[in-house]
Amino acid sequence: MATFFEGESHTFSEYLLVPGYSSAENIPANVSLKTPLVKFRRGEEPALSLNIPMVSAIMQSVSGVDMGVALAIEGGLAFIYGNQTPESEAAMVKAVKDHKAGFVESDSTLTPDMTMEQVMELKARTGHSTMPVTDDGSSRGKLLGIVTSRDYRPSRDDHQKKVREFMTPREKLIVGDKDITLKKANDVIWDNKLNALPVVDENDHLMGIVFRKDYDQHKSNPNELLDANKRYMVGAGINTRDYAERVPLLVEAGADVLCIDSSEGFSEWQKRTIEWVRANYGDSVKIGAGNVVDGDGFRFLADCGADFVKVGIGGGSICITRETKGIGRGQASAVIDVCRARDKYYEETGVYVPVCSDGGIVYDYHMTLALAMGADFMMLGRYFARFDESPTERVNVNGQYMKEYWGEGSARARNWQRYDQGGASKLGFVEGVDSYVPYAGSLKEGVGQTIYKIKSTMCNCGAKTIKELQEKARLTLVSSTSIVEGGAHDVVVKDSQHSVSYR
Ligand code: RVP
Repeated sequence: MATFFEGESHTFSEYLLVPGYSSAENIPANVSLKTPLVKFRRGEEPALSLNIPMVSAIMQSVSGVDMGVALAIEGGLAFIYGNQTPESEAAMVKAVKDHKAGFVESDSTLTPDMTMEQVMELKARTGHSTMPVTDDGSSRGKLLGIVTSRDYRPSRDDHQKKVREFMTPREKLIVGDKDITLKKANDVIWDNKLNALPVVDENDHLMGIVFRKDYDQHKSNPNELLDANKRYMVGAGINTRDYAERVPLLVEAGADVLCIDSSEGFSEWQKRTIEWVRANYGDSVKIGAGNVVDGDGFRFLADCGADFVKVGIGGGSICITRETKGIGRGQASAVIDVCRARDKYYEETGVYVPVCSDGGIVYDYHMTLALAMGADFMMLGRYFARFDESPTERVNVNGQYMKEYWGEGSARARNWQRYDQGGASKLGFVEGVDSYVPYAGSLKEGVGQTIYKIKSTMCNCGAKTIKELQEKARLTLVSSTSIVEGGAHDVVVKDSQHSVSYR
Protein backbone atom coordinates (compact mmCIF):
# COMPACT_ATOMS: atom_id res chain seq x y z
CA MET A 1 0.00 0.00 0.00
CA ALA A 2 1.11 3.54 -0.66
CA THR A 3 2.69 5.69 2.06
CA PHE A 4 0.49 8.38 3.57
CA PHE A 5 2.16 11.33 5.26
CA GLU A 6 0.89 12.25 8.70
CA GLY A 7 -1.32 15.33 8.77
CA GLU A 8 -2.03 17.86 6.05
CA SER A 9 0.55 19.81 4.13
CA HIS A 10 0.61 23.48 5.07
CA THR A 11 1.65 26.79 3.52
CA PHE A 12 3.39 29.69 5.22
CA SER A 13 0.16 31.66 5.60
CA GLU A 14 -1.13 28.97 7.95
CA TYR A 15 1.54 29.72 10.55
CA LEU A 16 2.37 32.55 12.92
CA LEU A 17 5.30 33.21 15.21
CA VAL A 18 4.54 33.56 18.90
CA PRO A 19 6.84 36.22 20.38
CA GLY A 20 9.47 35.16 22.89
CA TYR A 21 11.28 37.18 25.52
CA SER A 22 13.27 40.05 24.04
CA SER A 23 15.90 41.93 26.01
CA ALA A 24 17.12 45.50 25.52
CA GLU A 25 19.81 44.00 23.29
CA ASN A 26 17.21 42.85 20.80
CA ILE A 27 17.15 45.78 18.44
CA PRO A 28 17.36 45.52 14.63
CA ALA A 29 20.82 47.12 14.60
CA ASN A 30 22.17 44.16 16.57
CA VAL A 31 20.73 41.52 14.23
CA SER A 32 23.00 39.73 11.74
CA LEU A 33 21.44 37.89 8.81
CA LYS A 34 24.65 36.23 7.70
CA THR A 35 23.89 32.66 6.69
CA PRO A 36 25.73 29.68 5.18
CA LEU A 37 25.38 29.12 1.43
CA VAL A 38 27.29 25.82 1.16
CA LYS A 39 27.88 22.82 3.39
CA PHE A 40 30.52 22.75 6.10
CA ARG A 41 31.82 20.42 8.79
CA ARG A 42 31.06 20.89 12.46
CA GLY A 43 33.38 23.49 13.95
CA GLU A 44 34.42 24.86 10.53
CA GLU A 45 33.28 27.95 8.65
CA PRO A 46 31.35 27.51 5.37
CA ALA A 47 33.43 28.29 2.29
CA LEU A 48 30.67 30.63 1.09
CA SER A 49 28.09 32.61 3.05
CA LEU A 50 25.42 35.17 2.22
CA ASN A 51 25.10 38.45 4.08
CA ILE A 52 21.33 38.42 3.67
CA PRO A 53 19.32 35.19 3.25
CA MET A 54 17.99 35.93 -0.21
CA VAL A 55 18.86 34.53 -3.63
CA SER A 56 17.06 35.24 -6.88
CA ALA A 57 15.30 32.52 -8.86
CA ILE A 58 16.97 30.81 -11.81
CA MET A 59 14.51 32.33 -14.26
CA GLN A 60 14.64 34.28 -17.51
CA SER A 61 12.27 36.85 -16.13
CA VAL A 62 14.27 37.39 -12.93
CA SER A 63 18.02 36.86 -12.95
CA GLY A 64 20.21 38.67 -15.47
CA VAL A 65 23.30 40.84 -15.08
CA ASP A 66 21.57 43.81 -13.43
CA MET A 67 19.97 41.52 -10.84
CA GLY A 68 23.37 39.93 -10.21
CA VAL A 69 25.01 43.24 -9.44
CA ALA A 70 22.12 44.81 -7.52
CA LEU A 71 21.56 41.80 -5.30
CA ALA A 72 25.26 41.31 -4.51
CA ILE A 73 25.40 44.98 -3.48
CA GLU A 74 22.72 44.23 -0.87
CA GLY A 75 24.49 41.08 0.35
CA GLY A 76 22.44 38.41 -1.49
CA LEU A 77 23.17 36.44 -4.64
CA ALA A 78 21.55 36.00 -8.03
CA PHE A 79 21.51 32.71 -9.90
CA ILE A 80 21.82 33.64 -13.57
CA TYR A 81 19.22 31.74 -15.56
CA GLY A 82 20.27 28.60 -17.36
CA ASN A 83 17.56 28.63 -20.02
CA GLN A 84 19.92 30.09 -22.64
CA THR A 85 23.03 28.85 -24.44
CA PRO A 86 26.01 28.02 -22.21
CA GLU A 87 27.95 30.80 -23.96
CA SER A 88 25.43 33.54 -23.25
CA GLU A 89 24.95 32.40 -19.66
CA ALA A 90 28.72 32.44 -19.14
CA ALA A 91 28.84 35.95 -20.67
CA MET A 92 26.27 37.12 -18.10
CA VAL A 93 28.24 35.58 -15.25
CA LYS A 94 31.39 37.25 -16.55
CA ALA A 95 29.63 40.61 -16.82
CA VAL A 96 28.70 40.45 -13.12
CA LYS A 97 32.22 39.38 -12.16
CA ASP A 98 33.78 42.12 -14.31
CA HIS A 99 31.51 44.74 -12.85
CA LYS A 100 33.81 46.66 -10.61
CA ALA A 101 32.00 48.13 -7.63
CA GLY A 102 31.63 51.82 -8.37
CA PHE A 103 32.79 51.40 -12.01
CA VAL A 104 29.77 51.91 -14.21
CA GLU A 105 29.36 50.78 -17.81
CA SER A 106 27.96 53.70 -19.78
CA ASP A 107 24.41 53.28 -21.07
CA SER A 108 24.53 56.58 -22.96
CA THR A 109 27.45 56.56 -25.35
CA LEU A 110 27.77 58.86 -28.38
CA THR A 111 29.63 58.94 -31.67
CA PRO A 112 31.25 62.20 -32.84
CA ASP A 113 28.78 62.44 -35.75
CA MET A 114 25.66 62.50 -33.63
CA THR A 115 23.76 65.77 -33.31
CA MET A 116 22.91 67.84 -30.26
CA GLU A 117 19.28 66.90 -30.86
CA GLN A 118 20.17 63.22 -30.49
CA VAL A 119 22.14 64.00 -27.34
CA MET A 120 19.11 65.70 -25.84
CA GLU A 121 16.88 62.78 -26.79
CA LEU A 122 19.26 60.30 -25.19
CA LYS A 123 19.48 62.37 -22.04
CA ALA A 124 15.69 62.50 -21.80
CA ARG A 125 15.50 58.73 -22.23
CA THR A 126 18.22 57.64 -19.79
CA GLY A 127 18.22 60.60 -17.41
CA HIS A 128 22.03 60.65 -17.63
CA SER A 129 23.85 63.82 -18.59
CA THR A 130 27.44 62.53 -18.69
CA MET A 131 27.99 60.82 -22.02
CA PRO A 132 31.28 59.44 -23.26
CA VAL A 133 32.04 59.69 -26.99
CA THR A 134 33.64 56.64 -28.61
CA ASP A 135 34.65 55.80 -32.18
CA ASP A 136 31.86 53.25 -32.64
CA GLY A 137 29.35 54.59 -30.12
CA SER A 138 29.71 51.50 -27.91
CA SER A 139 30.45 51.52 -24.20
CA ARG A 140 33.74 49.68 -24.88
CA GLY A 141 34.84 51.71 -27.93
CA LYS A 142 37.91 53.94 -28.26
CA LEU A 143 37.42 57.05 -26.15
CA LEU A 144 37.30 60.26 -28.19
CA GLY A 145 35.77 62.71 -25.74
CA ILE A 146 32.99 63.36 -23.28
CA VAL A 147 29.82 65.44 -23.30
CA THR A 148 28.16 66.83 -20.19
CA SER A 149 25.30 69.29 -19.89
CA ARG A 150 27.90 72.06 -19.45
CA ASP A 151 29.09 71.55 -23.03
CA TYR A 152 26.01 72.78 -24.90
CA ARG A 153 23.19 75.29 -24.59
CA PRO A 154 19.97 74.05 -26.18
CA SER A 155 18.43 77.54 -26.01
CA ARG A 156 21.21 79.16 -28.05
CA ASP A 157 22.95 76.44 -30.06
CA ASP A 158 21.94 74.91 -33.38
CA HIS A 159 20.42 71.54 -32.55
CA GLN A 160 22.05 70.01 -35.63
CA LYS A 161 25.52 70.82 -34.31
CA LYS A 162 27.73 67.70 -34.26
CA VAL A 163 29.01 66.17 -31.06
CA ARG A 164 32.63 66.53 -32.29
CA GLU A 165 32.18 70.33 -32.28
CA PHE A 166 31.14 70.66 -28.64
CA MET A 167 32.51 67.61 -26.78
CA THR A 168 35.51 67.91 -24.49
CA PRO A 169 38.10 66.07 -26.59
CA ARG A 170 40.18 63.16 -25.34
CA GLU A 171 43.40 65.20 -25.08
CA LYS A 172 41.79 67.50 -22.53
CA LEU A 173 40.33 64.66 -20.42
CA ILE A 174 41.72 63.28 -17.20
CA VAL A 175 41.27 59.49 -17.24
CA GLY A 176 42.03 56.54 -14.98
CA ASP A 177 44.03 53.53 -16.20
CA LYS A 178 42.66 49.99 -16.13
CA ASP A 179 44.23 49.05 -12.80
CA ILE A 180 43.05 52.11 -10.90
CA THR A 181 41.34 51.31 -7.59
CA LEU A 182 38.07 52.88 -6.64
CA LYS A 183 39.79 54.74 -3.82
CA LYS A 184 42.43 56.21 -6.15
CA ALA A 185 39.75 57.09 -8.72
CA ASN A 186 37.90 58.99 -6.05
CA ASP A 187 41.07 60.91 -5.10
CA VAL A 188 41.53 61.93 -8.77
CA ILE A 189 37.88 63.04 -8.89
CA TRP A 190 38.32 65.19 -5.81
CA ASP A 191 41.75 66.61 -6.67
CA ASN A 192 40.55 67.72 -10.11
CA LYS A 193 37.03 68.77 -9.13
CA LEU A 194 35.50 66.26 -11.57
CA ASN A 195 32.05 64.71 -11.50
CA ALA A 196 33.10 61.62 -13.39
CA LEU A 197 36.30 59.84 -14.33
CA PRO A 198 36.42 57.66 -17.47
CA VAL A 199 38.60 54.57 -17.07
CA VAL A 200 40.43 53.27 -20.17
CA ASP A 201 42.56 50.23 -21.04
CA GLU A 202 46.03 50.29 -22.63
CA ASN A 203 44.49 50.89 -26.08
CA ASP A 204 42.45 53.83 -24.85
CA HIS A 205 39.24 51.81 -25.01
CA LEU A 206 36.61 52.82 -22.50
CA MET A 207 36.17 50.33 -19.64
CA GLY A 208 33.81 52.22 -17.38
CA ILE A 209 33.19 55.46 -15.60
CA VAL A 210 33.52 56.28 -11.91
CA PHE A 211 31.03 58.83 -10.69
CA ARG A 212 31.51 60.90 -7.58
CA LYS A 213 28.15 59.76 -6.21
CA ASP A 214 28.84 56.06 -6.80
CA TYR A 215 31.90 56.12 -4.62
CA ASP A 216 29.76 57.40 -1.77
CA GLN A 217 27.17 54.74 -2.52
CA HIS A 218 29.86 52.04 -2.47
CA LYS A 219 30.94 53.17 0.97
CA SER A 220 27.37 52.98 2.21
CA ASN A 221 26.86 49.33 1.20
CA PRO A 222 28.50 47.48 4.05
CA ASN A 223 26.72 44.23 3.20
CA GLU A 224 28.17 43.80 -0.30
CA LEU A 225 28.78 40.15 -1.15
CA LEU A 226 32.31 40.02 -2.54
CA ASP A 227 34.70 37.22 -3.43
CA ALA A 228 38.34 37.04 -2.33
CA ASN A 229 39.28 39.40 -5.18
CA LYS A 230 36.66 41.96 -4.19
CA ARG A 231 34.43 41.09 -7.15
CA TYR A 232 30.68 40.62 -6.76
CA MET A 233 29.62 37.05 -6.10
CA VAL A 234 27.19 35.41 -8.50
CA GLY A 235 25.64 31.98 -9.02
CA ALA A 236 24.46 30.18 -12.15
CA GLY A 237 21.78 27.63 -12.95
CA ILE A 238 22.66 24.40 -14.74
CA ASN A 239 20.61 21.42 -15.95
CA THR A 240 21.11 17.66 -15.86
CA ARG A 241 21.60 17.40 -19.63
CA ASP A 242 24.41 19.60 -20.93
CA TYR A 243 26.54 20.03 -17.78
CA ALA A 244 29.72 18.67 -19.41
CA GLU A 245 29.54 21.52 -21.87
CA ARG A 246 28.02 24.24 -19.66
CA VAL A 247 29.83 23.89 -16.35
CA PRO A 248 33.37 24.50 -17.70
CA LEU A 249 32.23 27.75 -19.35
CA LEU A 250 30.51 28.95 -16.17
CA VAL A 251 33.51 28.07 -14.01
CA GLU A 252 35.82 29.81 -16.47
CA ALA A 253 33.56 32.90 -16.38
CA GLY A 254 33.93 33.00 -12.60
CA ALA A 255 30.62 31.64 -11.23
CA ASP A 256 30.98 31.29 -7.45
CA VAL A 257 28.33 28.62 -7.07
CA LEU A 258 26.16 26.50 -9.35
CA CYS A 259 22.69 25.13 -8.80
CA ILE A 260 20.91 22.34 -10.63
CA ASP A 261 17.65 23.86 -11.75
CA SER A 262 14.98 21.19 -11.80
CA SER A 263 11.35 20.97 -10.85
CA GLU A 264 12.00 17.58 -9.25
CA GLY A 265 15.39 16.71 -7.77
CA PHE A 266 14.97 13.28 -6.19
CA SER A 267 16.46 11.62 -9.26
CA GLU A 268 19.37 9.76 -10.73
CA TRP A 269 19.94 12.68 -13.13
CA GLN A 270 20.95 14.92 -10.24
CA LYS A 271 23.25 12.23 -8.84
CA ARG A 272 25.00 11.92 -12.19
CA THR A 273 25.38 15.69 -12.48
CA ILE A 274 26.92 16.09 -9.02
CA GLU A 275 29.19 13.10 -9.61
CA TRP A 276 30.42 14.63 -12.84
CA VAL A 277 31.23 17.92 -11.07
CA ARG A 278 33.08 16.10 -8.27
CA ALA A 279 35.01 13.93 -10.75
CA ASN A 280 36.13 16.97 -12.70
CA TYR A 281 36.52 19.66 -10.05
CA GLY A 282 36.55 17.91 -6.67
CA ASP A 283 35.12 20.19 -4.00
CA SER A 284 36.39 23.37 -5.62
CA VAL A 285 33.15 23.89 -7.56
CA LYS A 286 30.15 24.37 -5.31
CA ILE A 287 26.84 22.95 -6.49
CA GLY A 288 23.36 23.06 -4.98
CA ALA A 289 20.68 20.54 -5.97
CA GLY A 290 16.92 20.12 -5.81
CA ASN A 291 14.06 20.55 -5.62
CA VAL A 292 12.81 18.11 -3.02
CA VAL A 293 9.97 18.29 -0.50
CA ASP A 294 10.72 15.63 2.10
CA GLY A 295 13.42 14.09 4.26
CA ASP A 296 14.11 11.19 1.89
CA GLY A 297 14.75 13.54 -1.01
CA PHE A 298 17.05 15.64 1.17
CA ARG A 299 19.07 12.64 2.37
CA PHE A 300 19.47 11.40 -1.19
CA LEU A 301 20.90 14.71 -2.41
CA ALA A 302 23.04 15.20 0.70
CA ASP A 303 24.52 11.72 0.16
CA CYS A 304 25.15 12.61 -3.48
CA GLY A 305 27.32 15.46 -2.20
CA ALA A 306 25.12 18.50 -2.85
CA ASP A 307 26.50 21.72 -1.30
CA PHE A 308 23.00 22.91 -0.48
CA VAL A 309 19.53 21.50 -1.04
CA LYS A 310 16.63 23.44 -2.48
CA VAL A 311 13.08 22.77 -1.29
CA GLY A 312 9.77 23.36 -3.03
CA ILE A 313 7.52 21.78 -5.63
CA GLY A 314 4.49 23.56 -6.94
CA GLY A 315 4.49 26.51 -4.55
CA GLY A 316 5.88 29.09 -6.98
CA SER A 317 3.53 31.95 -7.82
CA ILE A 318 3.63 31.16 -11.56
CA CYS A 319 3.74 27.40 -11.05
CA ILE A 320 0.85 25.07 -11.90
CA THR A 321 2.72 21.78 -11.39
CA ARG A 322 0.35 20.71 -8.63
CA GLU A 323 -2.64 21.33 -10.88
CA THR A 324 -1.19 19.66 -13.95
CA LYS A 325 0.62 16.72 -12.37
CA GLY A 326 -0.79 16.40 -8.86
CA ILE A 327 2.68 16.43 -7.24
CA GLY A 328 4.09 18.76 -4.62
CA ARG A 329 3.63 19.69 -1.01
CA GLY A 330 2.66 22.79 0.98
CA GLN A 331 5.83 24.83 1.23
CA ALA A 332 5.87 25.19 5.03
CA SER A 333 5.45 21.45 5.60
CA ALA A 334 8.15 20.70 3.03
CA VAL A 335 10.63 23.09 4.67
CA ILE A 336 9.91 21.77 8.17
CA ASP A 337 10.31 18.14 7.10
CA VAL A 338 13.51 18.75 5.13
CA CYS A 339 15.07 20.85 7.89
CA ARG A 340 14.40 18.05 10.40
CA ALA A 341 16.22 15.67 8.06
CA ARG A 342 19.04 18.22 7.67
CA ASP A 343 19.50 18.46 11.46
CA LYS A 344 19.49 14.68 11.78
CA TYR A 345 22.06 14.42 9.01
CA TYR A 346 24.23 16.98 10.80
CA GLU A 347 24.00 15.02 14.05
CA GLU A 348 24.96 11.79 12.32
CA THR A 349 27.67 13.00 9.97
CA GLY A 350 28.87 16.33 11.36
CA VAL A 351 28.14 17.88 7.94
CA TYR A 352 25.71 20.80 7.83
CA VAL A 353 23.95 21.09 4.46
CA PRO A 354 22.15 24.45 4.11
CA VAL A 355 18.52 24.38 3.02
CA CYS A 356 17.05 26.89 0.58
CA SER A 357 13.29 27.43 0.62
CA ASP A 358 12.33 28.04 -3.02
CA GLY A 359 9.05 29.62 -4.10
CA GLY A 360 5.76 30.49 -2.47
CA ILE A 361 6.93 33.56 -0.54
CA VAL A 362 4.08 36.05 -0.82
CA TYR A 363 4.51 38.38 2.14
CA ASP A 364 7.74 39.54 3.76
CA TYR A 365 6.82 37.75 6.97
CA HIS A 366 6.82 34.44 5.07
CA MET A 367 10.58 34.84 4.84
CA THR A 368 10.94 35.10 8.61
CA LEU A 369 8.72 32.04 8.94
CA ALA A 370 10.83 30.08 6.44
CA LEU A 371 13.97 30.95 8.41
CA ALA A 372 12.32 30.10 11.72
CA MET A 373 11.26 26.73 10.28
CA GLY A 374 14.89 25.96 9.56
CA ALA A 375 15.65 27.33 6.10
CA ASP A 376 19.07 28.97 5.77
CA PHE A 377 18.02 31.18 2.87
CA MET A 378 15.19 31.72 0.41
CA MET A 379 15.01 31.70 -3.38
CA LEU A 380 12.54 34.25 -4.71
CA GLY A 381 11.09 34.78 -8.17
CA ARG A 382 7.99 36.97 -8.00
CA TYR A 383 9.52 39.13 -5.27
CA PHE A 384 12.53 40.12 -7.40
CA ALA A 385 10.64 40.22 -10.72
CA ARG A 386 8.85 43.35 -9.44
CA PHE A 387 11.98 45.49 -9.29
CA ASP A 388 13.73 47.70 -11.86
CA GLU A 389 16.64 45.27 -11.97
CA SER A 390 14.71 42.27 -13.31
CA PRO A 391 15.31 41.86 -17.06
CA THR A 392 11.70 42.27 -18.17
CA GLU A 393 9.79 45.23 -19.53
CA ARG A 394 7.89 47.60 -17.30
CA VAL A 395 4.46 48.03 -18.85
CA ASN A 396 1.41 50.11 -18.12
CA VAL A 397 -1.65 47.91 -17.67
CA ASN A 398 -4.90 49.81 -17.11
CA GLY A 399 -3.06 52.73 -15.55
CA GLN A 400 -0.87 50.66 -13.25
CA TYR A 401 2.80 49.89 -13.84
CA MET A 402 3.55 46.20 -14.03
CA LYS A 403 6.55 44.03 -14.78
CA GLU A 404 6.25 40.86 -16.81
CA TYR A 405 6.94 37.60 -15.01
CA TRP A 406 6.72 34.13 -16.54
CA GLY A 407 7.47 30.64 -15.30
CA GLU A 408 10.26 28.49 -16.67
CA GLY A 409 7.68 25.81 -17.41
CA SER A 410 5.44 28.21 -19.32
CA ALA A 411 4.99 28.12 -23.07
CA ARG A 412 6.96 31.39 -23.18
CA ALA A 413 10.14 30.06 -21.52
CA ARG A 414 9.93 26.45 -22.74
CA ASN A 415 12.66 25.36 -20.37
CA TRP A 416 12.28 21.66 -21.11
CA GLN A 417 15.56 20.77 -19.35
CA ARG A 418 14.05 21.88 -16.05
CA TYR A 419 11.22 19.37 -16.43
CA ASP A 420 13.23 16.72 -18.21
CA GLN A 421 12.95 13.09 -17.15
CA GLY A 422 15.25 11.71 -19.78
CA GLY A 423 12.64 11.86 -22.54
CA ALA A 424 12.39 13.89 -25.70
CA SER A 425 14.07 17.30 -25.89
CA LYS A 426 10.92 19.35 -25.61
CA LEU A 427 8.35 20.55 -23.14
CA GLY A 428 5.51 18.00 -23.20
CA PHE A 429 2.97 20.22 -21.45
CA VAL A 430 3.14 23.52 -19.62
CA GLU A 431 3.65 23.71 -15.85
CA GLY A 432 3.82 27.49 -15.55
CA VAL A 433 2.04 30.67 -16.58
CA ASP A 434 2.96 34.03 -18.11
CA SER A 435 1.91 36.92 -15.87
CA TYR A 436 2.30 40.49 -14.64
CA VAL A 437 3.43 41.55 -11.17
CA PRO A 438 2.96 45.07 -9.74
CA TYR A 439 6.05 47.18 -10.35
CA ALA A 440 7.84 47.92 -7.07
CA GLY A 441 10.68 50.35 -7.89
CA SER A 442 14.31 49.77 -6.97
CA LEU A 443 15.62 46.57 -5.47
CA LYS A 444 17.65 48.49 -2.95
CA GLU A 445 14.61 50.11 -1.41
CA GLY A 446 12.44 46.98 -1.51
CA VAL A 447 15.07 44.68 -0.05
CA GLY A 448 15.97 47.28 2.57
CA GLN A 449 12.38 47.32 3.82
CA THR A 450 12.05 43.56 3.81
CA ILE A 451 15.30 43.08 5.71
CA TYR A 452 14.20 45.59 8.31
CA LYS A 453 10.92 43.71 8.81
CA ILE A 454 12.73 40.38 9.19
CA LYS A 455 15.12 41.86 11.72
CA SER A 456 12.28 43.45 13.70
CA THR A 457 10.39 40.17 13.93
CA MET A 458 13.57 38.38 14.97
CA CYS A 459 13.86 40.90 17.80
CA ASN A 460 10.33 39.96 18.90
CA CYS A 461 11.52 36.38 19.08
CA GLY A 462 14.61 37.35 21.08
CA ALA A 463 16.98 36.31 18.25
CA LYS A 464 20.05 38.15 17.01
CA THR A 465 21.05 35.57 14.42
CA ILE A 466 19.21 33.18 12.11
CA LYS A 467 20.59 30.23 14.06
CA GLU A 468 19.23 31.71 17.27
CA LEU A 469 15.85 32.26 15.59
CA GLN A 470 15.77 28.59 14.55
CA GLU A 471 16.47 27.52 18.11
CA LYS A 472 14.14 29.94 19.85
CA ALA A 473 11.23 30.38 17.44
CA ARG A 474 7.81 29.27 18.66
CA LEU A 475 5.31 28.69 15.89
CA THR A 476 1.61 28.05 15.84
CA LEU A 477 -0.76 26.85 13.17
CA VAL A 478 -3.68 29.21 12.61
CA SER A 479 -7.28 28.42 11.80
CA SER A 480 -8.92 30.02 8.78
CA THR A 481 -11.02 32.26 11.03
CA SER A 482 -7.97 33.50 12.90
CA ILE A 483 -6.37 34.36 9.54
CA VAL A 484 -9.34 36.67 8.96
CA GLU A 485 -8.73 38.17 12.40
CA GLY A 486 -5.12 38.89 11.37
CA GLY A 487 -6.09 41.36 8.66
CA ALA A 488 -8.09 44.55 8.96
CA HIS A 489 -11.61 43.33 9.73
CA ASP A 490 -15.04 44.62 10.65
CA VAL A 491 -14.08 48.11 9.53
CA VAL A 492 -14.42 49.89 6.21
CA VAL A 493 -10.82 50.44 5.11
CA LYS A 494 -10.37 53.96 3.72
CA ASP A 495 -7.26 53.25 1.69
CA SER A 496 -8.29 50.17 -0.27
CA GLN A 497 -4.74 49.95 -1.67
CA HIS A 498 -3.60 48.76 1.73
CA SER A 499 -5.48 45.53 1.51
CA VAL A 500 -3.66 44.50 -1.65
CA SER A 501 -0.27 46.05 -0.95
CA TYR A 502 2.80 44.00 -0.27
CA ARG A 503 2.94 43.32 3.46
P1 RVP B 1 7.93 32.52 -6.57
O1 RVP B 1 9.02 33.17 -5.76
O2 RVP B 1 6.76 32.12 -5.74
O3 RVP B 1 7.55 33.33 -7.76
O4 RVP B 1 8.53 31.14 -7.10
C1 RVP B 1 9.72 31.06 -7.85
C2 RVP B 1 10.07 29.61 -8.04
O5 RVP B 1 9.07 28.94 -8.80
C3 RVP B 1 11.35 29.36 -8.81
O6 RVP B 1 12.52 29.53 -8.09
C4 RVP B 1 11.14 27.92 -9.29
O7 RVP B 1 11.50 26.98 -8.30
C5 RVP B 1 9.66 27.83 -9.50
N1 RVP B 1 9.27 27.94 -10.91
C6 RVP B 1 9.87 28.62 -11.91
N2 RVP B 1 9.16 28.42 -13.04
C7 RVP B 1 8.13 27.64 -12.68
C8 RVP B 1 7.09 27.14 -13.56
O8 RVP B 1 6.95 27.56 -14.71
N3 RVP B 1 6.30 26.22 -13.06
N4 RVP B 1 8.21 27.35 -11.38
